Amino acid sequence: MNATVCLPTYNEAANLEPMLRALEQVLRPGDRVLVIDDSSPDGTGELADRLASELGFVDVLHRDAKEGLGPAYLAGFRRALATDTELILEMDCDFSHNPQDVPRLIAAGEDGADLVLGSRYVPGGHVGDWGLLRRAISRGASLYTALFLRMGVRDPTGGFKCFRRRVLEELDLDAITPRGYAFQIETTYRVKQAGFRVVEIPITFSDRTAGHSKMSKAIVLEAVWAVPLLRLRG
Ligand SMILES: Nc1nc2c(ncn2[C@@H]2O[C@H](COP(=O)(O)OP(=O)(O)OP(=O)(O)O)[C@@H](O)[C@H]2O)c(=O)[nH]1
Ligand SMILES: [Mg+2]
Repeated sequence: MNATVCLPTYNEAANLEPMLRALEQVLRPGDRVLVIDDSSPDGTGELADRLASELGFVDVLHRDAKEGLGPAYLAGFRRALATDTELILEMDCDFSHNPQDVPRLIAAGEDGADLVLGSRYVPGGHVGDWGLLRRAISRGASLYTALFLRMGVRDPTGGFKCFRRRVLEELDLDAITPRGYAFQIETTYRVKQAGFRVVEIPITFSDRTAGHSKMSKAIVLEAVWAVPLLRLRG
């Protein structure tokens, strides 16, 4: 099954080339990477174009403004669905998600999971080099989500995922509005609600070493209100 890795970037000039070279090592003929750049001021978009002309498996989607991860991914999903790709992956471009884990996500999708989640909080999963505060926020977000949504998912905020195309075809993408972590929670919630099979596989998550985090208070607060609202709306 052909796969497309959606790779959102905002100011990832230091990470993009090493990431694409690493993905080149693990992807198969026919697999593609779609870089989704929101007009990064550091030139990531231009770099992506240059690399795409060199590396045949890379496409670039340029967007006018930074709107957050959610809208960037939705634009990427729509673009990927317009091709014949069967598996659509989400992945950060900061090496928090290890490119070496991509084949395991793909294999789980090929094995029958409708949505595969790379999970830090199942046996065998780990979080490396995060401080106490980031660990607490992440764990707290998982517990908070479990309290309201009862999805049976251990790591609902993670952004290393693999969807079968039929899943994204069935979801009402226009109805998914969050920009940050809530986007990850809402997509998984809707997939579960639609009756699809969600499988978590262990990953090790590492803190970025280059570039800067785009996590913000606003992104955390969005999840605080969006999760209960999701439950209310059903
Ligand atoms: N296109 C696009 N990409 C974004 C945007 N915000 C973040 N990204 C990318 O999404 C990925 C994850 O963003 P990070 O800044 O690492 O945020 P995070 O992983 O939630 O936070 P940290 O764990 O602190 O790094 C990275 O590849 C970012 O470049 C955005 O508004 N638009
Ligand atoms: Mg990150």
